[in-house]
Amino acid sequence: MPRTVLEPRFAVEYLSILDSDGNLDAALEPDLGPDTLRALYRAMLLGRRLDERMVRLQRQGRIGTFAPIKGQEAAQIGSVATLRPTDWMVPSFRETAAMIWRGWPIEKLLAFFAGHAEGGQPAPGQRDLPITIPVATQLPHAVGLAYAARYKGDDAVVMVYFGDGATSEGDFHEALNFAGVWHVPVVFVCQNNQWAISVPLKKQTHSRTLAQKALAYGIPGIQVDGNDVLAVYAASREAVDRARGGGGPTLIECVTYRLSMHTTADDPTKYRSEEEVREWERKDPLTRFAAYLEKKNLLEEGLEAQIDAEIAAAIARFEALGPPDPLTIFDHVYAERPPHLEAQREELAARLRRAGPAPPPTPPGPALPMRGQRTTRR
Ligand SMILES: Cc1ncc(C[n+]2csc(CCOP(=O)(O)OP(=O)(O)O)c2C)c(N)n1
Repeated sequence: MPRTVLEPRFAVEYLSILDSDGNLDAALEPDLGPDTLRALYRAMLLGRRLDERMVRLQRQGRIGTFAPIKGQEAAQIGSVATLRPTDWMVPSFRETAAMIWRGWPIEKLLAFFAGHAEGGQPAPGQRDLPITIPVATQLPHAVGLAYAARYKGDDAVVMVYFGDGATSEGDFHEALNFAGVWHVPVVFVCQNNQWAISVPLKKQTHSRTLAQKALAYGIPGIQVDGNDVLAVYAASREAVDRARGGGGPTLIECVTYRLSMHTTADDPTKYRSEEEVREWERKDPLTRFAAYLEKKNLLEEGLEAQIDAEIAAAIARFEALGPPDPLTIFDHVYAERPPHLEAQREELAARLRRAGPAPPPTPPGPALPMRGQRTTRR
């Protein structure tokens, strides 16, 4: 018997609408009104300015470790903006901009990164999951949510975020497999930012794209220019509408770049070159979108100052909370605390009693950029 071709149809598309030189493919331009375009840009700029401010807050000891989003604003805002409030958003640990779009108050996120457990709790009725640190574990949760939504006759769509490194985890493959088999309304948004801490994409996979991994599970996969908010929006709109209409899951690979450090505990100059970073800075998602809006006369004057004031007011509200209680570190993991943790908790409580009340925080000095950190001025 001759060999026969069973599947000649596999194709992975790449979508770009507004490229880094400002070229626009008008035939693919999504039909977005001025208010939506302005809202997208505002959210991206807020994401950028807050991110830079948070790095300084961390350097000053006012918040703890966090994962900066700089460079990934279009990937997050272009996708999350296609959801309804009644849809579900499932973040990993690098989705500050997407979370703010979903209504998380800035001071609440700051509280989370300062150690207040309440900072990580979605508001009652808010259809978001909390930040997930264990890589890729949120993917099966998202599929479960989508399965439950469909079971209940709810038309909600679930959007779940993860990085390129997460695609090497078993959870990623299990989630895509279940999503395909159950045909549930979930949109997988992979922010391929080229690095998983110090592991480059070429050591993560031998596949030409991450999008093509969807094909093995019988679901569509598309690669988009993740620094092009219009392309991310268009691909996400299509995937969300398909999911809501009963057409099943989609994997969207947003090709982007982490311009800053992995977390504030990382020094990227140890493992990647200045030239590489500079090359991606030329593809900055905000620069090209600002130029696009300028041509349409939609760029608001004074927006940056307005955003900075909003951030400053949120920081003041956050700092009014005071320091978190260190003993809360023992809460929430176990319903009944095991004896060894009970003993550790008692020991810490005794030490805190001996140490007396915490001294007032020292006033922050001038914020100097650290190695691996760049600040944006526009
Ligand atoms: C299961 C698990 N293994 C290892 C880690 C440590 N870790 C935190 S982030 C990270 C890299 C994740 O890379 P990627 O999925 O590309 O996302 P990115 O950080 O680039 O957004 C690793 C290995 C973890 N948090 N969870």
